Amino acid sequence: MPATTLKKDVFSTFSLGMMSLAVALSGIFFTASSRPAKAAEVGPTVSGGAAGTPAPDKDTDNDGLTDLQETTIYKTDPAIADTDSDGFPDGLEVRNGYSPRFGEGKRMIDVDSDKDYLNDAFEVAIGTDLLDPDTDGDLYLDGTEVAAGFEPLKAGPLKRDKLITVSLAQQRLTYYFGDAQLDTFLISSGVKKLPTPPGTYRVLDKVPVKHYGGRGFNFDLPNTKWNLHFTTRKYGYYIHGAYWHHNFGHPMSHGCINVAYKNMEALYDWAQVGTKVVIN
Ligand SMILES: [Ca+2]
Ligand SMILES: [Ca+2]
Ligand SMILES: [Ca+2]
Ligand SMILES: [Ca+2]
Repeated sequence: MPATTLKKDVFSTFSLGMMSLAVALSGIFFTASSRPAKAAEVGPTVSGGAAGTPAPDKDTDNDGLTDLQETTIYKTDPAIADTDSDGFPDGLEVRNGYSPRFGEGKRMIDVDSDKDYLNDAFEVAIGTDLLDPDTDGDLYLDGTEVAAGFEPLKAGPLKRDKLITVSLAQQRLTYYFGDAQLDTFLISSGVKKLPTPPGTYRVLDKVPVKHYGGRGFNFDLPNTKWNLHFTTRKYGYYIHGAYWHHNFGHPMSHGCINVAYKNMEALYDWAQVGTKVVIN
């Protein structure tokens, strides 16, 4: 990770970040189209330690998560294999990105157990507490600190870098908060005739809704959500949600980075003006 520090725009983007977080929390939850396979996939669990010795990998309910993981990380019941009673064991849900605490197919990235404006997936990735809204006890909520680019694990005004990387060869976007990888997924970059320009950029602007194409263009994509502007070329390039195709993993766009809506909302909320974007 580069050691540069984001100094600009922290405070000016803070309120925007809060606004978009509020929008995100206002009830837009995506239900994933594919559910994890049923419990049959859960293999035998390794248990260790001599009799009477608590083993660090002990999995009392045989759900694929150790007791320690359940009590300290995922905040699930170590004695109940299916904490949210949705038919899927805790470990299987976690491995597939679903919340073991909320049923109805909710993903960890779409739920916020302690209502601190930081979703459960990001809390696990960063190491903050799922059930403590202020992990470091400095009176700033975990989500408030992450939105503004501050360290939520230690009190004091420590910064953490934000980085978005895009591999054109792999058609994949990955983003990091410090050394924590928050998410990675397939995207669609520009087609051969309209390629996405490789380079190092910064997020210049966050645009909640945008109309691409229209009059004078051979495409028309109104009401496109969650747009991160990252270049100053004639028409500008964006990382943005795409609702008109599901062919992620293959170049499809006029140069922008297309992201599935289910992946774009959390990325958009987290990104700040000034966040580094590296495309190669
Ligand atoms: Ca368990
Ligand atoms: Ca479950
Ligand atoms: Ca928290
Ligand atoms: Ca805090």
